[in-house]
Amino acid sequence: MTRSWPISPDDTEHYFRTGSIVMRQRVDAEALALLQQANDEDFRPEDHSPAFAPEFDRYSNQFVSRTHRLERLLDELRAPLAALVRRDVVFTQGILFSLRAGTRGYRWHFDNLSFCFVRPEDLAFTLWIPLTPIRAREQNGGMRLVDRSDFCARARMQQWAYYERRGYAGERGPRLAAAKAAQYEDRWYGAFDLEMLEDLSHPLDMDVGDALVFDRYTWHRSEALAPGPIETRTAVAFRAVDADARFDKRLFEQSMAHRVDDEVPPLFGHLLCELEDGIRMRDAVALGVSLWGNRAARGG
Ligand SMILES: O=C(O)CCC(=O)C(=O)O
Ligand SMILES: [Fe+2]
Repeated sequence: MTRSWPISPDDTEHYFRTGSIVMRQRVDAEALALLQQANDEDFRPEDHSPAFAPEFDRYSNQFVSRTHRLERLLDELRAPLAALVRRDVVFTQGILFSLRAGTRGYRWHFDNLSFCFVRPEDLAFTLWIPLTPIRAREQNGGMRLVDRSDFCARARMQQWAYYERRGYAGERGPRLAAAKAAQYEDRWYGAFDLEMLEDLSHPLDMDVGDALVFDRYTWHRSEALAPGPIETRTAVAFRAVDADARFDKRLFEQSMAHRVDDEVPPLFGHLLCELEDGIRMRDAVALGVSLWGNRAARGG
């Protein structure tokens, strides 16, 4: 079966103006069953290093690499997503995010690390598919997003890329690190940013079958799951980038360099480490659906 999600010019206009769009009832029952199966069968406890994702009850960026289960589905989703963003795209990573009641999820951020292997200006986005309904006024467990027409993370991402490339390496490193910490207190935003983000953001209601697409410059945060009948909110997120974007080895290596020992699970970025600088992402992903996975772990 081929997935043909209808995409109108208004959808594309909305996506580029606000940085996100909820595609209502595009994920069919077969696709949902596959995602549920991937969640149930392809997760391994060792995927979740609490040092890396303590904000979640369950986290995996490895599950896609374990089987070929989702390959056809992801292949079929490329065409409608390409129609939405008007570029040919490839998937680079799949992530499971599970929240139980009381777990907070991520604070305000944009997806910097997830796309740190292409240049800050390349098109990149996430397809986020919840496997349970999300009702902001009931149990919530969804996300809050800010329209990029109101407050866009692009400049902040450029600052972060600058820091990764120049910051801690070299003479000015300590001074830059101190200045960054003074301004952001080890977060991705300052006090005034936080006021704006909370005020400008909107919660989302989603049904099972809906899919959220948001771009790399969209500020977002998780909403905790309140106690109630839904025990666990799981969402499957797929990262995608412009198929013609080129691998930026220096930015990737610098972004990883100071993380490896503390918070990054050993397999994170495994396949990316093997890539040559400048390779087009369409050629890179031919090496494996999830660039972040461990190719050796994949069966068959
Ligand atoms: O599922 C969540 O709560 C967070 C997801 C997220 O931040 C992302 O997919 O980029
Ligand atoms: Fe995110």
